Amino acid sequence: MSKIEILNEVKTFLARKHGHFIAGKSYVDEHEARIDIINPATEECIATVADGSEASVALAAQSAHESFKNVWSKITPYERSLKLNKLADLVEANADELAQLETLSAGKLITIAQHLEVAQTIIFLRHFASCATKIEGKTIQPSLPSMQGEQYTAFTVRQPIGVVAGIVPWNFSLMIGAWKIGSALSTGCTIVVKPSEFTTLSVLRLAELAIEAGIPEGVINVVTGLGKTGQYLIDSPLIKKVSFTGSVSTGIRIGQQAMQNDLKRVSLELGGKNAAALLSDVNIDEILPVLIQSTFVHQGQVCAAPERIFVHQSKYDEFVAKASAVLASMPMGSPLDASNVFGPLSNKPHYEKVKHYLNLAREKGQIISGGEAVEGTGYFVKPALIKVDDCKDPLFIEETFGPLISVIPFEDEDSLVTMMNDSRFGLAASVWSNDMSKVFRLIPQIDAGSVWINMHTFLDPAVPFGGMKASGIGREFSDAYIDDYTELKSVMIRF
Ligand code: TXE
Repeated sequence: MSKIEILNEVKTFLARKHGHFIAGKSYVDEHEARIDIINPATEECIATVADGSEASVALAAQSAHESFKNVWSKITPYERSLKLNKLADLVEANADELAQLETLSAGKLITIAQHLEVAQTIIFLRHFASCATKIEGKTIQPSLPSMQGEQYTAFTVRQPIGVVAGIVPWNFSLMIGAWKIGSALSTGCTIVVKPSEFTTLSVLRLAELAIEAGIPEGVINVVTGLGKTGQYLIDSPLIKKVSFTGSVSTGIRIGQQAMQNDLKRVSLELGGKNAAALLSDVNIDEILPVLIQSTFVHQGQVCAAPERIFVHQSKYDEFVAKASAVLASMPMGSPLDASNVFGPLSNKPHYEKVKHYLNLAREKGQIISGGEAVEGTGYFVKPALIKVDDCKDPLFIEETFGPLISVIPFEDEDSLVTMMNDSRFGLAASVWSNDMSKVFRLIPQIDAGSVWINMHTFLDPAVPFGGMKASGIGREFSDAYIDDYTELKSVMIRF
């Protein structure tokens, strides 16, 4: 056991009475109900946050609207870039504090919080900072006939859409919060972020750091609360776009609500039931460490992680035996202990949901290994390998978002593609093989926004990310996000 010490600044932060973050400071409304933030490893309440009312949401939207009109849309792209880079510097300077807040409220292993979540937050913020100065339109030569020698020209400009609502889930609150903040601020928009009710704290701290970074008050606001608070936000006439990451069911509701609000712009990054296909030439010993790590990072609570594993029939028995052995040997325990590689699930409702799927599998005798809930305190379940006989099995259809993978053999590439695409989701997929001619023939046939080869679950700011089918609308990162946060204006000139 080598549990890390909780920093004094983290203890002080947790002990505060947290409000929303509006116009550059904490705003507490004494009449609002409070939500307990529960440490999923200990089930202790570590802090409380406010359940935001319509009135608080209105204040936050007003603050973001005024900052958009009077400040943020008026400064140069270069200044926006500098300030986002300064925020990245401050995330770096406060990395341990932010990582501990994530670990305490999301149950994320401290190593993952430090080396993945906080480290990636910095990298993504710097990417968005670099995009601020690269937002472009184009010039166009119209074909209008000239009657009296007049000429025409045209150009397009991209203008910030206005105030964005960023609705964030609980699995990577800081990083996904930073994606939304970076996308909005780099394009000249301001934002109201609504973090998950389970993992609210790191985003509140990020908003404070933004003020220290010189980002003007009101540019980043945070309202805390349940789903209802998010609904108030979508209904606010001052919000011009909603950027949501979360479950498909909530995403569809948000999309409908946004459409009913005069076609408010919306981008949705939703769930997946991602496939990993292991072709016949695969070397199981070589790929297993990478595949297992990509699958079980943050206990499998990653939208892009694989849940359906297709193994060529010649390698199926070997895969099952070796994967079971690896799962059984994963040290599980406190996420504050850097020697553990497996921690708790992030919250009680999700723990109950995962146990429900494991019980379904257990009743039908499908569990090959793992899957037991651990007795005692905390939301711990052992990672599970589950066999399925056909693609109509609920465990092969529904996103569990947990540490369980279902495995099925396949005979040839045609049946593989049919099975991989037999899903309402289309977020991500991977193919594991060194037979590149097979791989290149498969890539265009796979219904997924991202296809990885000999890797899975890796996101990079330079590479667009988003889903096909019910996995979402729109793309994040690269320069692909810019269209979603800006309006395209056409200008035609006669001279
Ligand atoms: O997600 P929701 P929940 C999956 C995972 C999990 C399930 C439910 O399977 O078990 O979703 O988790 C806010 N209007 N994913 O309930 O509902 C909510 O407060 C506006 C996959 O946490 O999607 C939170 O801030 N906002 C996912 C955010 O939406 C609403 C990551 C996400 O909540 C709202 C997390 C409403 N009507 C869970 N209802 C992924 N794809 O990455 C809720 N919210």
